[in-house]
Amino acid sequence: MTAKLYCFGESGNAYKCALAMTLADMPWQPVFVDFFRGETRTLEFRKLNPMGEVPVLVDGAETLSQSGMILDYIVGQTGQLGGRTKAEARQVWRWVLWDNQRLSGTVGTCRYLMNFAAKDRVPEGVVPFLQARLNSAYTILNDHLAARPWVAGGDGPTVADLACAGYLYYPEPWGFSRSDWPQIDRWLDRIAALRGWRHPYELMPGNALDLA
Ligand SMILES: N[C@@H](CCC(=O)N[C@@H](CS)C(=O)NCC(=O)O)C(=O)O
Repeated sequence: MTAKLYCFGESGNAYKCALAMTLADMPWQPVFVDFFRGETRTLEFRKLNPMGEVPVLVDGAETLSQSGMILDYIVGQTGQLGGRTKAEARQVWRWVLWDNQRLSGTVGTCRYLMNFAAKDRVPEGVVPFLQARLNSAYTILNDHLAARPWVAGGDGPTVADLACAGYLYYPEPWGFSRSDWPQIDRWLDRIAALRGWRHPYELMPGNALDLA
């Protein structure tokens, strides 16, 4: 059976799931959600996900949202990318939760405000505030990766890597420069060297820049 991922190319949260299924050879296909024209706010979409967010994975009778939950489901379905020991699996969850709250949640908002929101809708001071919080998150991740090649600490990639890296391949500016964070830079190259790796705009349809 082929799972359907409701997604759009600019969504780093959707990218984590798309990449996990691709790397784990789980059959999936994208269903484009026109986020930038308000589709996640429609009644139709809220029937699919009352939380009003992408990504949503539909696999047979299973409908799931929240990228962390979807990543856990992919691990369960494929037996891959979940860590090789129980201790490693706990580290996977620990870092997925950290990412969602501290890294991706902040990058997503900052990048949206700087690249996709109408300029008169960006409150003064918010972007610098988010960027300062992000600098501390990059420091935590960069220091963590200095001692280990993969986020969860084992000898191979897990969905914790995909969660933390989900936004960091995008080209739009939000104040992040890979050259400032050498451990993150090398780790992003390690992930990109995995068999089957693809850039978000190659894996999922839609590019907000086309709307301009
Ligand atoms: N914690 C959620 C965050 C999902 C999220 O923020 N999705 C964005 C797109 S990347 C969205 O659909 N937002 C809808 C909105 O803000 O109206 C996850 O990890 O899946």
